[in-house]
Amino acid sequence: MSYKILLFLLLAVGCSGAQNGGEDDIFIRVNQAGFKPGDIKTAIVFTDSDLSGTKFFIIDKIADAPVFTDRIKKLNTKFGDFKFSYEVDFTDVKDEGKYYIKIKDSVSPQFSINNKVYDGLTADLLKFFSVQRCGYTNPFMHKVCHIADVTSIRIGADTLKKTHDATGGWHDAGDYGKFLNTTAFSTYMLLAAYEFAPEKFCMDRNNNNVSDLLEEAKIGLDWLMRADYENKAFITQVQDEKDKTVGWRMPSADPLGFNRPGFVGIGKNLIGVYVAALSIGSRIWDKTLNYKSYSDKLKKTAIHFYAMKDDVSDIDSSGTGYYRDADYNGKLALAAVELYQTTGESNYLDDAKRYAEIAGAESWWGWGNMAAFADYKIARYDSSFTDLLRKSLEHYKEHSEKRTFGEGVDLYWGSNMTLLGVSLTNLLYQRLTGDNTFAKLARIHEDYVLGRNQWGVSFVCCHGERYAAHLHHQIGFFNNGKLPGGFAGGPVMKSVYGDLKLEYKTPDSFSKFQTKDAYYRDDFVDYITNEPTISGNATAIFVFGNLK
Ligand SMILES: [Ca+2]
Ligand SMILES: [Zn+2]
Repeated sequence: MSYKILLFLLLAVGCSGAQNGGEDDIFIRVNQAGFKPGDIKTAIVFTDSDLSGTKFFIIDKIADAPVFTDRIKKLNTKFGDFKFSYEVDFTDVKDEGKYYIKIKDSVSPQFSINNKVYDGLTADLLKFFSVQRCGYTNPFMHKVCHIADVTSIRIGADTLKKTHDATGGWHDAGDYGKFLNTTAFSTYMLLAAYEFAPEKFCMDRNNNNVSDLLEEAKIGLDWLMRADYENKAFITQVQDEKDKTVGWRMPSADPLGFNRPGFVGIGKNLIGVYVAALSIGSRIWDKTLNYKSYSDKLKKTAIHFYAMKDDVSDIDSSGTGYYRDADYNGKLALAAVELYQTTGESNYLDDAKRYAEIAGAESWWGWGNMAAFADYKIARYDSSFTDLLRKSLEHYKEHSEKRTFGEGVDLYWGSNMTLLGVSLTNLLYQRLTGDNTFAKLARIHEDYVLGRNQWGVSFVCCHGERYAAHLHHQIGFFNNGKLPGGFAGGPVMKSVYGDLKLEYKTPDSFSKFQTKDAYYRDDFVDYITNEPTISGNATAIFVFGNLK
């Protein structure tokens, strides 16, 4: 009797066992989107029963037969009140197919192994941006909206009864506000993804011979140009808190559609990210798209605003309190190195190094923390800046090793973006050094957002067997929660909620997996953990697009 047949007989009873834990309540958490054949492949198991020495099986879903077995490995970390945590490693399974993991009578959700596993995921993450489109931008899943942005101007305490053309761009997240900080961040990340690996981002679903990624980025660039307020400041925010008081509605039916103030402000932080986006845009529209006049306009505006940096406040404080940066140095470093790449003028590179040294190794990624990208760019001219990336990765690794699910950072608002920042940093570091030291660290962060987490949820709709299906999103709400490519904000420490008491519409199906360190709800009302954002999607596009 062959080994394989023996395995099959041993497994013949209970092959269709209960999902997410059988009689022994063994919970298996795995990336549900799947792996490429050469990837490091692991899953996490937690339970109250001692499984020492127990074997796990990788089952081919179609043949309903085991293809691989090994013993589970005990972890030294504990998760919540569960007594035991284990890891299973099935890196050696390389044949393309659909699989699930089986331990005793418990089975994991299914996952794929194939070379195209991230193609559809990346395309959907990008599709989300076309849902976010505002104004006359050919939006997806809704009609043209907010055609009069902005209908008044707010400067400090004053309201001016005048309009300014800030139409277009993207709604920032689940509601209908628009922000300069995150629009510039997201535009930058889309363009940086293209520049980093153009061959991976040439997707052209609308068959017009232009990368869909660049078409989407131009929606951002166009809006950023319109957010230039009289060459001296920016429209930093469109719409205020009343946006969140009128309930669920499609954007074209927004009762506040003709009552959308624009806040005016400027700061070193905003100049940094704004100039970075325009500067990289000017190179791509010149060299790749041969649109010289547009490129020149972007470059001229970028140079103009960068020159204002010493005459403005450090951190812009206009608007109603969202997306306020803690520091500006990483962003100015990025602006300066981008201007150096665009113009070749060495004073910009000197500035970039100075700002990046002050910013240091941030060990954080998000709309407020872009220093890692500045370090990567500067390191191409001065390799000593590679050290800052390695320092951040070492910091993430140390944090990760103390956690069952391997999170490299504590979980704050926007955690999924920050977690993917670990992978992003590793991509940049690998490109510079060829060093694979942090490959598994990066891998488990990608796995985390796709299901290798305590809830067993893929945070990208609608990828995986169990995914974020009730995102806090106005348009998703009218589509039964389905928002293709919507990427949930991510779990947070319970303390992040503070005194906020959300009135959930559904009971907590995850109650036994919630901890004070990590809390997540798949419920429409949860705008803390279940709201998708353009910044989160832009980061995810960079990471998963590069894994293609
Ligand atoms: Ca196209
Ligand atoms: Zn709109």
